[in-house]
Amino acid sequence: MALKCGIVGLTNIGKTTIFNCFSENKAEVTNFSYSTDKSNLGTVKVPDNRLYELEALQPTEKIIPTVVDIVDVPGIAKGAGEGEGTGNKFLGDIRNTDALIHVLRCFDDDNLPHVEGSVDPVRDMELLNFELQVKDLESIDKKIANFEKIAKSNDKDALKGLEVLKIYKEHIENLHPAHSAPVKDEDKKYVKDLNLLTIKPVLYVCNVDEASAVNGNQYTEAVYEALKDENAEVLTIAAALEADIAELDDQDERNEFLEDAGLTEPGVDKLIRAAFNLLNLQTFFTVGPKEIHAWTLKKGMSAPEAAGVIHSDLQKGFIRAEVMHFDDFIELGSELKCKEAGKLHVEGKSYIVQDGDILNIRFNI
Ligand SMILES: Nc1nc2c(ncn2[C@@H]2O[C@H](COP(=O)(O)OP(=O)(O)OP(=O)(O)O)[C@@H](O)[C@H]2O)c(=O)[nH]1
Ligand SMILES: [Mg+2]
Repeated sequence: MALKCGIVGLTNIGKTTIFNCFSENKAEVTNFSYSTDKSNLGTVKVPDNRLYELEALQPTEKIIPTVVDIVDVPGIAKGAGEGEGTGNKFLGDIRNTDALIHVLRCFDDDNLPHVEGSVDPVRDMELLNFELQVKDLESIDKKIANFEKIAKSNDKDALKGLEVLKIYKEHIENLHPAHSAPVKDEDKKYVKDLNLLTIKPVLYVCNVDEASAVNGNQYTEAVYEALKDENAEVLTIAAALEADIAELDDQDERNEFLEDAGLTEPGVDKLIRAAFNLLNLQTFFTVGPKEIHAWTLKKGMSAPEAAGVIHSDLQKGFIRAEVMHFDDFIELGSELKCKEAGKLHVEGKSYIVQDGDILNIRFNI
């Protein structure tokens, strides 16, 4: 299930620095503006402590975490949406993602000039969102022109499509993202093929200096204030510090660094989990002496679909799923104890898998 999350923002604000904290293929970090001309792609393990809690009860040969694909997109520049600037071609890379991590510079550094002349994360956020909106309006206008031709013959569907597209157009012209447009779910099909940039779910990341890692600063406050009506998730990360920590090979040393900064876990771990969530994904487990395996599932998927994530044969020959929830398994300590306590459920084809389910698929082919 190749779902991708894109890291976006203006140039020189720490996107690649963040990407390198969790990606094993390191990309170049420089303090030149627009230093890169291609996106970096990495497959990132989703940190999940539940795997180790399971291992404590069920010793195993290997642990396989679930993964998510992250794309580090080079800085987008003013004018990109209208085809100007270096960033324009990267809008295509953004289009190919399923959700966005929008990074904002919330740190001062006299040695690192800001492309817009000053540090102002709210302006930066609006600037980038504006470029995405300009591009979306272009797509919507084209489709409106198309539908107008068809609607001349009083085609009902084209008339309805026009009505919906005009709602999106007005909403975006008022500087709002397409994802918050007042459109019914069943009417969203009219823009589906456009793959709009501002229809993707967004997570904002405030990149702060080390001293602001725990409590933020005046810049992060401004971001929270600007987003208070948006129902958007915001995380604070000290990317330069996180990069230093990620460099350390020794786990004890890492923990010491984290503790000094007042953190209980790396901010980038939180970020990856948040990205996973943003993509509308969740995790189920298979547990045994050979491996403990975390698998990725779209929220709302059924037991046979989950079986299909493991192997298509398991979906084709699906009979039933034996399901324990992670919490019950940890509390009771074994499959047998779960069974005795009535916490091992036998589920059929219509069962909707929940995050943290431990599945044993019975199948026959
Ligand atoms: N002081 C400070 N510098 C940082 C921080 N994060 C990144 N930098 C520095 O900012 C510069 C640019 O970082 P990158 O991660 O390459 O920035 P980018 O957003 O990927 O830039 P583009 O790829 O050009 O869009 C580097 O010199 C980093 O060391 C931070 O949290 N604090
Ligand atoms: Mg970069």
